[in-house]
Amino acid sequence: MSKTLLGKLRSGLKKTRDRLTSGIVRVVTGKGKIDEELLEELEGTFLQTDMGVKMTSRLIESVREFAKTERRLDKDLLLQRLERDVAEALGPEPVLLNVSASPPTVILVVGVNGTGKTTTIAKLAKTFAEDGKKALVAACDTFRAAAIEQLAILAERAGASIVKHKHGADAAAVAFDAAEASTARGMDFLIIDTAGRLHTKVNLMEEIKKVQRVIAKKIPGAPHEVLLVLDATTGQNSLQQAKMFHDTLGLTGIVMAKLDGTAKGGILLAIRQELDIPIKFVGIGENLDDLEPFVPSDFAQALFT
Ligand SMILES: Nc1nc2c(ncn2[C@@H]2O[C@H](COP(=O)(O)OP(=O)(O)OP(=O)(O)O)[C@@H](O)[C@H]2O)c(=O)[nH]1
Ligand SMILES: [Mg+2]
Repeated sequence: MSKTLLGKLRSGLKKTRDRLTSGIVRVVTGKGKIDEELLEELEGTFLQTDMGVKMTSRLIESVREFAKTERRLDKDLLLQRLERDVAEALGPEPVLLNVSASPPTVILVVGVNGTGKTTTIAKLAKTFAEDGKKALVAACDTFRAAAIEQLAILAERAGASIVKHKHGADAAAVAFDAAEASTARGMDFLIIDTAGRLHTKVNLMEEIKKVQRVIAKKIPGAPHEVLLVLDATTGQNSLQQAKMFHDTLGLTGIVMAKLDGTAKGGILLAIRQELDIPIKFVGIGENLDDLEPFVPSDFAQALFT
């Protein structure tokens, strides 16, 4: 990743880095060796970032190993080691988008209320436009009163076209028209906005399944991506959200939005440890440029240095 992108990621992760790295430094400063008390304090620091019990145990184990081989407690060496551990735990770089050999590539975007779906769609549309690709967004959130207008404004700013019906229309009907329009107009991407819904509401989950079916019928292989947008400030409940959306829809990826707004960005590590769903993008601000591809090594680096 280029310096500027890493710099942006660094500023996006500032709150979490402050809590994590400054926390670690505070715990180890002035200490000569790693003992049980120090490990306990480190454990507390890790947990405070919402990285979860599994990830925390993994890191504490590594610090124990570190204590065995390093006679002196060097904080820089320790931070380096933890950064490496985190990069390792995050796994290989994901395939960012499963791009269809015969366009359009269809991306269905789902999630609970207010997580950042519509903003993420505009951010994606903008990166496509900057790549010289044609994107169309489908206003399938026909439920919230201002949703269609919000998407229309953002789409215009992002350089994407839009297919919309009236407020209260059938979401699947909008999806149908958007699928047709995107094929007819030779779009490279079709991105489908959906209404925020609780993962526990069966009838609302059925509604997205219907959208999914309509799209699959019109465009072979679609949707090529089903992205769940999570709000990083939500904490551990996002694990439950991810599980339930995955069970119903078969997610292909997660977008972790609003990482800039929280010191608990460790939730991304918890998600990686607990679920086998790739994290594909991270949202680090409200502007349309504030979406970054998720690169594990860069994320680890931005978290520690
Ligand atoms: N700081 C920050 N704010 C974000 C980010 N992504 C989205 N937001 C803000 O979060 C709020 C909700 O964003 P939306 O995109 O409307 O969320 P949504 O999931 O579409 O919401 P509903 O359609 O109502 O379910 C807006 O104020 C966005 O500007 C991000 O990465 N960082
Ligand atoms: Mg929305």
